Amino acid sequence: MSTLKAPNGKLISVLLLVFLGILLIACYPGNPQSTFDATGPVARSQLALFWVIFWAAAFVFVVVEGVLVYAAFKYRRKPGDGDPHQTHGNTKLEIGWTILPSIVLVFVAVPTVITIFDNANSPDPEGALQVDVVGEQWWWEFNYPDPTDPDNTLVTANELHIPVDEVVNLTLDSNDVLHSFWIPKIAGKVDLVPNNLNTMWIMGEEEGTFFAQCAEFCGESHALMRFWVIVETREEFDAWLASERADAIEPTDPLAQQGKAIFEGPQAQCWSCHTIKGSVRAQGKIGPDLTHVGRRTHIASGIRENTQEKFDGVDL
Ligand SMILES: [Cu+2]
Repeated sequence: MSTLKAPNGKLISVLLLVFLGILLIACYPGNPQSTFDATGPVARSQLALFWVIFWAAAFVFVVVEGVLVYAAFKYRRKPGDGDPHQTHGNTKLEIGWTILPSIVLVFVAVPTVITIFDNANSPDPEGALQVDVVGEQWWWEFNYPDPTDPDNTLVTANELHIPVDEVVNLTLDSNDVLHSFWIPKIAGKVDLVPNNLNTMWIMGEEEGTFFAQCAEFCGESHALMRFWVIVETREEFDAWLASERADAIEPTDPLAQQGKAIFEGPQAQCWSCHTIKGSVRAQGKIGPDLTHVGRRTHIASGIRENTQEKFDGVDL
């Protein structure tokens, strides 16, 4: 006969502490999904707001728990105590606990409303670079309209290039279900809602490659719906834009030629879903535009690194 043992309190405490430690690792600023090292004004304003709310909540916690613990000890029942003095109502106390939370709420509400409006209204609504984002199950389409030619919009996918220290205005739309646009270190989060165009603005202040992720559960591959943001100098950005607008290079390498034949062939039928600019056959619109896909830092909606070694010597 086995007997049930009482749970070991110490063991549970240690396990809880370990679990808390693991949870706190997520706050480490170097983590790609941590928002604690903001590198743009939008993410920084959101981080500042987080700290205001955090300290307001910490203040409330300490005051409430302090009063609770003090009262529990000071007025605890002692041997020989009879029934406590019976009382009803305390006007001063009731006014106090109405006014004090109101002050805390105003303290939180004012910076919250200011941040909401600052993030919603672009500092440069007309002149800045415009990118139209479309969420799809489960990838991202980025459209760069040409202000001088409405027919010359660049359509690309899963890699958002932006010039450093410049305002970028985004429109956010969805072709299927709800998604959410989130670049943890630069800006977020704004939902992409079918039939309801949302807008936001972003700015990257540090050159580099930044992780981004859909932040609204959108189906079974939601966790894989990632993209990368490349913040680069204006010159690099202009060069990228010009080269992306160009048709795909006709492959000369035998391996790349073989790949092209498979892509446009009757068996794989990649062409029926994907567009390759310059290809007569590959003009599919269901999947991401794959023109110049070999140049992207990541493939498969940002989930796999595009290792350059594999493409050495191949004209992309
Ligand atoms: Cu999603």
